[in-house]
Amino acid sequence: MKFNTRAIHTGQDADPTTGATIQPIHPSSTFTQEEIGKFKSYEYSRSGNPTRKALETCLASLENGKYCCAFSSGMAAISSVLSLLVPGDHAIATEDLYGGSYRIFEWYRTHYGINFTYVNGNDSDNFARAITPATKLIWIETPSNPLTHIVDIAAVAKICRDYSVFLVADNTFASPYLQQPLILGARIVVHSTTKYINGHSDVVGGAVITNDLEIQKALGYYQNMAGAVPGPFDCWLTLRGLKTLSVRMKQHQANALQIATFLRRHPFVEAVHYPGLPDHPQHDLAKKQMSGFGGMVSFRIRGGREEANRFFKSLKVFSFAESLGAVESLACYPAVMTHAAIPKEKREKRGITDGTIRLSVGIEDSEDLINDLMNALDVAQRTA
Ligand code: P1T
Repeated sequence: MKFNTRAIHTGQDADPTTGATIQPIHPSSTFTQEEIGKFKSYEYSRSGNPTRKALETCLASLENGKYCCAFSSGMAAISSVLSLLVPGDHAIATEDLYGGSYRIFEWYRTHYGINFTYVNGNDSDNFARAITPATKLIWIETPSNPLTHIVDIAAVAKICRDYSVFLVADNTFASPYLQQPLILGARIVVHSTTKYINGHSDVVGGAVITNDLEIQKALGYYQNMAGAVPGPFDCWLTLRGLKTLSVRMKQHQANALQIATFLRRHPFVEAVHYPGLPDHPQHDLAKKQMSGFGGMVSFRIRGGREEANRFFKSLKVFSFAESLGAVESLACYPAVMTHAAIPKEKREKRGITDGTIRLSVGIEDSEDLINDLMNALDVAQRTA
């Protein structure tokens, strides 16, 4: 079956007892057993729950994976992957990445002796050059948060195979509709399902998908042991959101391209980062490995914190808020919000300055979004 059919049906057969067409929510924390060691599929909802199973089955299918573990946040999903490492291991990560990912990598460095090297992911050879005998994994975000850098997944996957290192791709920005890293050679895909997968800003969740049974066993063990599992209602909401992923993504990216094009022409905008713009440095690579360019746009204004603040305060349709990937448009200030965990000097060296603004373009009418941005930019510029 093709993508949209799987998004709506996989893992979601009619309920065998009632015929309910829509997946029931199973809030039960526990499941009655028949005798010692004999039970029907489920024992206890930390270990497994039917509504969570439906979500995991659907997500695995959409990422072209065999297995999925769902978590209570994207960060819990990331933690589960890091649990595969032991003290003394080394990992390589792209330097442009979500601030919370950087924060947890640095925590693992200081608390567990796992070293991270950050590289510019635009050149795949940078990964090969950073590999040491202790390297266990390479962590990529593509498109990256917030500057939409693109990593050549197939090229890095080849390096990983050559050095017996496993490749982890955080696919949150693209969503499985636009990019499927397992097909390109990644061993593990991570999602903050809070974002495009759920799509409605009403659930925090995460997921890890793989085709590797050994990895799945370790992740499943960790999921049950650490217990950062999503509740059945959150799984149900996420499943409902997933059904419209493709139609949402099409509208997100149509709007994003119009907004990126508008921003490029605005005199108060110094730079625009959107992989769908022909002058994005990796536009061709994005075209090759993605089936669309997504809904995330970032840009740099000709000004700093004060001007940015005036911009945010003048927005009427965009909400000034963290997070991304939902139907409503959001504007965020990475320097003090999503990327505050990265020390200022490092952050600025990586291109996230006090003039950087990130937009999660929603699915409202693009004319209203552009008018909102035009007005806020004019206010910020006029008083600069
Ligand atoms: O927020 P949470 O569901 O725990 O997901 C963490 C996470 C993981 N990976 C990426 C690429 C992310 O962007 C995030 C969370 N990001 C935001 C909250 C944000 O506004 O960028």
